[in-house]
Amino acid sequence: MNSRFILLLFVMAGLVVAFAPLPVQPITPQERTFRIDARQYAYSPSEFKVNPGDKVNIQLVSTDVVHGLYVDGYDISIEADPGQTKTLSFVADKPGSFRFRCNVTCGAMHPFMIGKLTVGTNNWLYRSIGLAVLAVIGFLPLSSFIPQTKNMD
Ligand SMILES: [Cu+2]
Repeated sequence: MNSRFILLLFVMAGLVVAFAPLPVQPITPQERTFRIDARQYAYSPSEFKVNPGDKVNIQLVSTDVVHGLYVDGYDISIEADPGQTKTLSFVADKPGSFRFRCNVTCGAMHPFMIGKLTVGTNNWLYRSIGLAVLAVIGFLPLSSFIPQTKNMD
């Protein structure tokens, strides 16, 4: 076997790891309820993750002034008055990462009041681990094909 052939094999294996569809795990949609405290100028927690198909209830609690929560991509929002809890319910039917932001002007730093909703499993994590393992395995035999520069004098 020549080194080009082996290189080609590893490139092809890499492409398979990167792009082959993963076996679909049967994920049973669940109902998930999150309580998010909103204050100037942050959400707590500011990141949460659900599985596709989950029914999501976000309980927004404003602890100081009127705050809102608008989810990019889903185009839905709620507003909560101080001391009040408002619940936003939706089905997370779009996978991906979505910003959510305050949609009520609540003060000077209002544009920085953002958070992140992740819908889906982290496939890229597993794929990148696979690629890293492959890169290490591939490097070992290939390095023996790299012509050694020998001092001939
Ligand atoms: Cu705001």
